Amino acid sequence: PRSGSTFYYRYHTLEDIYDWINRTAHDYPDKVKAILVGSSYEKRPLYALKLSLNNRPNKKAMWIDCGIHAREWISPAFCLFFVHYSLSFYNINAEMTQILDNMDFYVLPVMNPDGYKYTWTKNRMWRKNRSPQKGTSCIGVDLNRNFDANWCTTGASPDPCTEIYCGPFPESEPESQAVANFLRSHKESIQIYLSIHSYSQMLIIPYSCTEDEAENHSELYEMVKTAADNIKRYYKNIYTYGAGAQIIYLAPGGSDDWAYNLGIKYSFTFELQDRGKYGFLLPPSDIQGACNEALLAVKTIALKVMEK
Ligand code: ING
Ligand code: ZN
Repeated sequence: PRSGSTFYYRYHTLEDIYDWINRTAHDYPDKVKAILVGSSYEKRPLYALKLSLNNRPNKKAMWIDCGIHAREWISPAFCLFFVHYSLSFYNINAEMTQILDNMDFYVLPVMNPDGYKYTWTKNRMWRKNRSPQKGTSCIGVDLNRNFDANWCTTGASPDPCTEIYCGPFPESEPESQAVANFLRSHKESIQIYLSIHSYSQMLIIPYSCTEDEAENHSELYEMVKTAADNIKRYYKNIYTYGAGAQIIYLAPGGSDDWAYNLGIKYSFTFELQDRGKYGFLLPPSDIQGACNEALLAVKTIALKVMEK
């Protein structure tokens, strides 16, 4: 059970997260709806929570997915924290109120439930999903190489035994296909796409799949720069920002680039704490700080997009 807010400053098993999704939808029936967007390879449901805090019709929306990579535990922790914060601080925090008065949120807490479960039971450092592949005993596709954005070019691998395996074809995996289908069918309302990863403290904008600059690069760059400046000022932590191909490495097939090319022109990937001290094994005592920093970046970007 949720014992006050300390629930959000711990990591949770997949079963606990499913219970939390159910309870949250049940406890806020007029504000939260659980939407089944698909299921995983091992047939686990993929639920997104739709947050709609007032009855204004035709609102724009922001999509946030967490847990595309199994071992990045801070990512699902952020999605839970974000939903909790939104529900608790509406009409209390001025910025969050302004955002939620004008924007709905779709939050998918665990995009890769099979992998997440596996990190709790078998191998803490698992990254990919858990689908078996033809002609090999190697398991799993990198879901962030499986989208149709310069799919399987430099920066991804056709070898199923690598961590960056792109899969047999774009959207071959039920998890990536579910998210892509949902975004395709909601692209008129979804204005902002955000995918949460760890680690390295980066605010990434398209493109990662090519060295080319995105058409609205300067606008996106200003947004992540402002977000990083805000984080530095409030929390004294450094976040690197810029186009993926420039600040990390070429990485084709990512969800943010795909969503961008679909027409969601405000598309981002955040890499949360830390910068490498604990890496994927970020201690629970750091969850609160990591989530508050990412929240500040979400607020900065949402408020900026609302001005447009
Ligand atoms: N980093 C991301 C990865 O999938 C990334 C970086 C961002 C790639 C955006 C593609 C698009 O490699 C982690 N830590 O997973
Ligand atoms: Zn990742």
